[in-house]
Amino acid sequence: MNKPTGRFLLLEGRDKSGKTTQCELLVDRLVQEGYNQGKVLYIHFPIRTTAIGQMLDQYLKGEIELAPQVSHLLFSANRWEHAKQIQQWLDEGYLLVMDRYCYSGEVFSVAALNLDRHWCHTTDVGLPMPDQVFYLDLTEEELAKRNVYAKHEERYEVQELQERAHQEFLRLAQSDTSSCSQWKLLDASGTPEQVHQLLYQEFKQL
Ligand code: Z5A
Ligand code: MG
Repeated sequence: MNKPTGRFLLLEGRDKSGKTTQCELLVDRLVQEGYNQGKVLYIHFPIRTTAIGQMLDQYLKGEIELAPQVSHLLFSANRWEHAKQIQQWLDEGYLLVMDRYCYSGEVFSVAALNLDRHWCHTTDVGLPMPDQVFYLDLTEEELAKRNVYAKHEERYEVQELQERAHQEFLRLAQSDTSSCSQWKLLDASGTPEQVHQLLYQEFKQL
């Protein structure tokens, strides 16, 4: 008997572009529809519950400082500590809907910490990789209309940095040859329901 193979979808995008909202809308709808016998999982990196995740949480909240290389390695280690479980879910036939992953790792370490892109990339080589990446494409002006920045809750929630990260993501979307992942830019400027319809249609076409 053939081993079942799951699918791995990833949503990436600048801060507050609606990734979590869209992942949750998609997962809820698919589960309601009984898609894949309900074998659909939502996963959000960084996973802040492990010892490494707790350090990342403190780092993002500005409670501790880390050398740039250390913070990059910890984000990567946070993925590696879950890699076996992710692969197991894929082998069991789950659809994984992921909210940030290695591309956030590379982009933020380059855009925020000025680390070498190639070095950042190599720490994630060998992880289970997504089949499809959806990038929620949203300009700074469109995001500003939502007024979701005002709080500055975490370290990277700074407009200038987010714009650099956005440009890095677009560069990656056009030049990702590192894996079998396909990238698709999704217009994320509509209402949550409008963006959901776009994502759902794209998903159905896969
Ligand atoms: N980071 C890193 O450096 N290296 C790594 O390897 C990884 C991450 C994995 C925390 O990530 C930080 O970690 C992140 C990158 C870094 N810092 N930055 N940037 P996180 O995923 O935990 O961050 P978060 O606090 O959850 O923010 P977010 O994920 O960026 O937000 P979002 O998920 O894209 O947006 P949302 O929560 O769905 O929506 C934000 C708000 O907008 C909310 O009030 C919604 O109701 C509203 N919203 C959503 N959609 C819409 C639409 N369509 N219209 C109007 N309003 C909307
Ligand atoms: Mg989120």
